Amino acid sequence: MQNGKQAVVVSVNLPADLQGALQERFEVHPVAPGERIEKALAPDVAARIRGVVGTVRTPLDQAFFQSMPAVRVVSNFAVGYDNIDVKAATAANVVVCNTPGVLDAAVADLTLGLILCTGRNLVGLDRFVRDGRWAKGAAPLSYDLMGKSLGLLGMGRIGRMVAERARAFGMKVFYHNRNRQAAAEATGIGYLERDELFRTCDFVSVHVPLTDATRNSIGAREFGMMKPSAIFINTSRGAVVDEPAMIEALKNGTIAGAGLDVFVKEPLDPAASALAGMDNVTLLPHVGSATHETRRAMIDLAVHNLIDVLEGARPGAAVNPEVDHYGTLKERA
Ligand code: 8YV
Repeated sequence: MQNGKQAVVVSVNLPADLQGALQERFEVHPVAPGERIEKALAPDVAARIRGVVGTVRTPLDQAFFQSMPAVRVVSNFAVGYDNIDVKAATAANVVVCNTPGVLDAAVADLTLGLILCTGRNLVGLDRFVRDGRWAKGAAPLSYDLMGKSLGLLGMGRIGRMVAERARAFGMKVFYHNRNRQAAAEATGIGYLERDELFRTCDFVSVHVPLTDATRNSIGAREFGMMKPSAIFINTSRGAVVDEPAMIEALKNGTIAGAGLDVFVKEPLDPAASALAGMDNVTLLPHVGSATHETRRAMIDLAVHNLIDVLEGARPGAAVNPEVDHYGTLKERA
């Protein structure tokens, strides 16, 4: 502690009021988003850091936790936390916080947007008008959503919100999830075994976190089971999918199209990815939660998670609540 203030790292762009709220309480050290914090700070400063606010691009792995012994909390400006080694954090008595709930509606909206956009070929038709092809003939037809089946891989908060929205479009909604969701099934959302979901649904949408179990879990086998008229949607994480296998399936007509907001390597380099040359694919720059209201709610939660833990309170959202930061903090404070 210097001048009685705990030292923290901010590795995300903050609105002025939240920057002020942190500077009032803490000695704030900025680090550029995505940079390795333990390398960016002078050793004497690194040794005093008690907390971090970062993004999905902030690498918080074993090396980080081993080289930053004073850290008590890392707070992600995201619901996903595949950038954090939670086991290593817990072993180091560090609370991991994220921003669940506040972005569910925005991500669900964008998912429906991708289903509509890809299903009704909106980007292609926009281009049809801009290219002046309308004067030369009728626009190509697309397909109804009404009556089509949507298969949700993962039925958490976001999956459930997508289901509601899709049903408003008259779609038949099915899901596959590790745990059965009686409440969802009671509303008429059908449960399918994983393979059956890929085999039978007109749209397959991914709503699982990126973990060791889900990494690369959708590949040639899954795409090969899908209908040639089916459309694949991903707003979760690119690395859940075997991207070369997906590109192959899109190229050779194994599936009809895809709507993608996430990629294995982000930002996607259009010069290096075959996806950029495909008309049957809608590409977005990881904007599931990218609305003014949602990002504000996310950063509020992320900053207050950090403040809460460092002031001995229970944070709004902890990934590893088993880390008893109350006891530890009091002992060490
Ligand atoms: C990002 C996300 O946080 O919340 C997540 O898991 O992937 C997004 O909301 C957002 O893109 C900011 O980096």
